[in-house]
Amino acid sequence: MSDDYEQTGARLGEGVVEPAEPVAKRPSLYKVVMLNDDFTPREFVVDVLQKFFGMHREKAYQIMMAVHRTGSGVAGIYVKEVAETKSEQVNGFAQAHEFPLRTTIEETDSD
Ligand code: TYC
Repeated sequence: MSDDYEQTGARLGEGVVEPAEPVAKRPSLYKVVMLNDDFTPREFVVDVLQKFFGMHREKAYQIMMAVHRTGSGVAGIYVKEVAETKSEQVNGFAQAHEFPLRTTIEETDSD
């Protein structure tokens, strides 16, 4: 209710049409989605999750195995520009090592 994003400066019955101050909108969030493939070594994927997404080894291994089993999984959730950068960095890093590992970004459902 009274968080920084929702305040408009308007009070009930004042007839204020425009907010007194510019109102910050909650930024859209984007998932960095990691895709499975048949060639990238498991250990490389675990390293990527640690290096680019700040995961501990155990968590990185869990996520890697979930992607391996199901075909895709969420590596992290960020504002759009950060998600884009992470995705590009991972894809470039994998390419530089000649592995087909890919990530994409996808807007979250939350408002
Ligand atoms: N499927 C790969 C293998 O068996 C491992 C892997 C996991 C690859 C997750 C990509 O996003 C990935 N070596």
